[in-house]
Amino acid sequence: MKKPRLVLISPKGPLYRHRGGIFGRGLRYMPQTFPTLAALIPEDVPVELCCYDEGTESINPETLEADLVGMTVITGSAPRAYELAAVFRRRGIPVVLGGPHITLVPDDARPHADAIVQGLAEVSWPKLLRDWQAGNLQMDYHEQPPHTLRSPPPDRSVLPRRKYLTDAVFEATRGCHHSCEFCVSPAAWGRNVWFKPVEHVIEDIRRHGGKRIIFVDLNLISSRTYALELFHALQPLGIKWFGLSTSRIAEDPELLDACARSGCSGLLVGLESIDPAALKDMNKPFNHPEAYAELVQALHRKNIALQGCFVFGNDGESPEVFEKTARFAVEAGIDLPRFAISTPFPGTPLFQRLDKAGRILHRDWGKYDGQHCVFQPLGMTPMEVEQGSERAWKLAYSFSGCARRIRRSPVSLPLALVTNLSYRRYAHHLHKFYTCDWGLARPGLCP
Ligand code: B12
Ligand code: SF4
Repeated sequence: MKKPRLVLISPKGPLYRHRGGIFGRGLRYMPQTFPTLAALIPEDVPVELCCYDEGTESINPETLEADLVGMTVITGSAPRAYELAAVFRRRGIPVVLGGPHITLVPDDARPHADAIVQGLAEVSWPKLLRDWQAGNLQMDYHEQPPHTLRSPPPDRSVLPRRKYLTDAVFEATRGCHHSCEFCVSPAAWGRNVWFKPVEHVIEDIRRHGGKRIIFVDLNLISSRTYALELFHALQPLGIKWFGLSTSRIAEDPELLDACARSGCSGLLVGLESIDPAALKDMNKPFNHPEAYAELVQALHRKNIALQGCFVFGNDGESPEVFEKTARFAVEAGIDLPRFAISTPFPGTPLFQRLDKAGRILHRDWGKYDGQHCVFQPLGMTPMEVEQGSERAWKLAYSFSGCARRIRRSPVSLPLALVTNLSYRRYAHHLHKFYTCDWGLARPGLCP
């Protein structure tokens, strides 16, 4: 008998989409959402599974065959998810929505779905699939899994490897115990952290066989004890890895040493601002701008490159902040500086504060992508913030800025070249996304 067809879709957003998007293949690694959901499908629910990432390929919802559609939704892709959902539901195909945006604002999503999954899906997803098979799909699924995630290893074969820079993408933890005002993680999942048993993570990496891997964990050092255990277990594998941490790693020589010995080659750290007052406002008091240059040196001494992320549009900033921050990033030797515009994702304390003050300009979620200014800044216009952010990108990724970084970078020359040139391309394409009103119903118009 023919198995029912389960289709999973990651909808496109203005910046992240096949054709015309800004994330070239050089910046795309395989997200773990579908490999994780695929591995969670219970054996007693036989399905033919098809996964589509609209960031890498185009789909036609009018003709796509499906018996059940599931979509993963981040805020920037919510309008497209709702648009697709309307087409599938008109065709009589039930739609399930899950992911960060659905967890942050479930009321926003319910009218567009037959079922929504809030939070982690390790328990809810198998339950939902069994309900669906029994013809008893519910509207709300919200069961939280235990803090030790003993789920089966992700099935990376469900997405086409060739469409990504790499599929050597892993996850050891989920969540973060800090509470930065703007961050989606504490708002969506609470200040909870889930851990995969270290031996499961190691087994997954061994089985994959990749020697250069990426961890997507939001803060790998959320638990020092777990991080030390993981780093010690990674060491014998002889791999190189890239991941995310906070600046606090530099304050802990034992942890930093274990991290370096485990093969860490690069860390993405949210530096956010060079202004201590802005950091205090965003509840990130453990970042110390006066110590950022020392952070770079401490990491470089261990052959670890730093991808340092800054946000603009914070209260108290003036138009000089853009050049000042970009110059600071180049002079401090940050290997890959990144700039975003502070984004009040719905459901976060930042959104609530700005909304209360009447400073949210619109709820056009498609523009909640970290590169559009969707709120009224203090002392600048939204356009000044967007243009200033673009200037910061261009300044940091000028040829001289790139050359200076590449000379000092602890990573290999080809890698430093590829990453710098990919971000240079990003910097020089950003303007297209500001001048264009990205029309969902008007594909092909922009840019
Ligand atoms: C890979 C990734 C990307 C990829 C692709 C994302 C995508 N889906 O489009 C790229 C590089 C394109 C990207 C871009 C951005 N991203 Co991003 N990204 C990630 C990252 C690092 C990993 C995702 C992942 O693999 N997670 C592991 C899987 C297993 O977890 P999960 O996706 O949450 O899925 C679980 C549950 O949520 C649930 N679930 C999720 N979807 C579904 C769907 C169904 C049907 C069901 C049943 C369950 C379910 O089940 C899973 C198992 O429990 C996450 C952080 C993270 N660690 O999660 C951020 C994250 C998703 N990104 C985020 C942000 C802010 C951005 C950017 C704005 C950053 C920027 N300034 O450029 C852009 C936006 C681009 C756009 N579309 O406009 C935020 C989400 C914000 C929000 N409100 O939606 C996150 C959470 C990081 C953070 N804390 O800020 N990102
Ligand atoms: S440290 Fe990072 S992941 Fe943790 S709450 Fe702050 S911004 Fe979010």
